[in-house]
Amino acid sequence: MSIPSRSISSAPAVGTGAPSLLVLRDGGVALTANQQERLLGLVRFRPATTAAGAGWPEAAVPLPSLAGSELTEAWIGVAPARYGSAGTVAYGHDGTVLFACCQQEGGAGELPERVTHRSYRALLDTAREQGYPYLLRVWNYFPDINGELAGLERYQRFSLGRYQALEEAGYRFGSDLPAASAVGSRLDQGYCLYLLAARQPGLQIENPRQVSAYRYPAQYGPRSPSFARATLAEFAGEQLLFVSGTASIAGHASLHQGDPAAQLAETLLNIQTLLDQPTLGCRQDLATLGDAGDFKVYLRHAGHADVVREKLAATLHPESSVIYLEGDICRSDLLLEIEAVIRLR
Ligand code: 3EB
Repeated sequence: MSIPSRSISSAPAVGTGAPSLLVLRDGGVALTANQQERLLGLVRFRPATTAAGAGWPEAAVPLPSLAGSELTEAWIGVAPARYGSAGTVAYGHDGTVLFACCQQEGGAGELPERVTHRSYRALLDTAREQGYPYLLRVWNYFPDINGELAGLERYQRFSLGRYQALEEAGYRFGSDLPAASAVGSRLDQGYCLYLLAARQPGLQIENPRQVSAYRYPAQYGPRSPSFARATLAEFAGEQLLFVSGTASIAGHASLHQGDPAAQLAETLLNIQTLLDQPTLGCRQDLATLGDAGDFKVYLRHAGHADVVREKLAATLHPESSVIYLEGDICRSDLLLEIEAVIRLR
């Protein structure tokens, strides 16, 4: 197996008890043989659909990276991985965690709630059939997220389809929801959804500064967005915190319209507040996480990259990994959103 990207920005210890995320950038080294053996799946951030890889699943996220080069994430498991596919879903799993992705056309004339429902059903069926019913983390990318269709925003239609699929499958909204991100693409490449699921349940975490998304009032859509603010997963004594896409929202209201620096500050306060939750037992803050933190910043306007980079550098530890992608945040008044994967110590 060979992986075309070559450098590793944050290499975890080999033989760690938890799955790990490697960010691969152009111009470095390949995965080690040991890492390749445990490769669950790849996520490629580039504005072109990927041909099916050599066995392992590959999610092609239709958002450009602001680095100007192709970025790839590799999810590495804890034991040798096995691969399979079922219809539109491709997956890799290692006995502890499952990576699965689903690409759908989003066919002409089909409503977003239908495409979303179909994608979730396919992903949930696969996860359950393979023995990984517990959702830890879901990433959702689809075109024209702020556009309106027959009187309802596409994001709200997406939320409808997701809600229905999760409810039908029996997930409980206060305890079983995954962390998530939902970001709009400007490329007409259909729906790209991927997830991590486990054999053991994670812990759903909510944020005291924010109304839980699954309890948002009806002004944000006929069905609330079904996601947790974070999930905490434990693997052989090691803990991974999956922080959902987090934005400048307090209570349920968007704050600081038109001001990227203020939205960033509010967003970071939201993430720090999550980290401070006593249930996490986390003694870290954003400034001290170091290489235990992998961050992903979604920017609506590439032109905001400089101000965001500068302010983020003043808050995060220099060894934390940060990647920047250009995409539309699900509320039109939001300019940015930040997600993270954090190894808790
Ligand atoms: C928010 O907090 C901002 O619908 O899956 C962030 C992360 C947001 C995930 C989703 C939406 C989602 O409501 C938007």
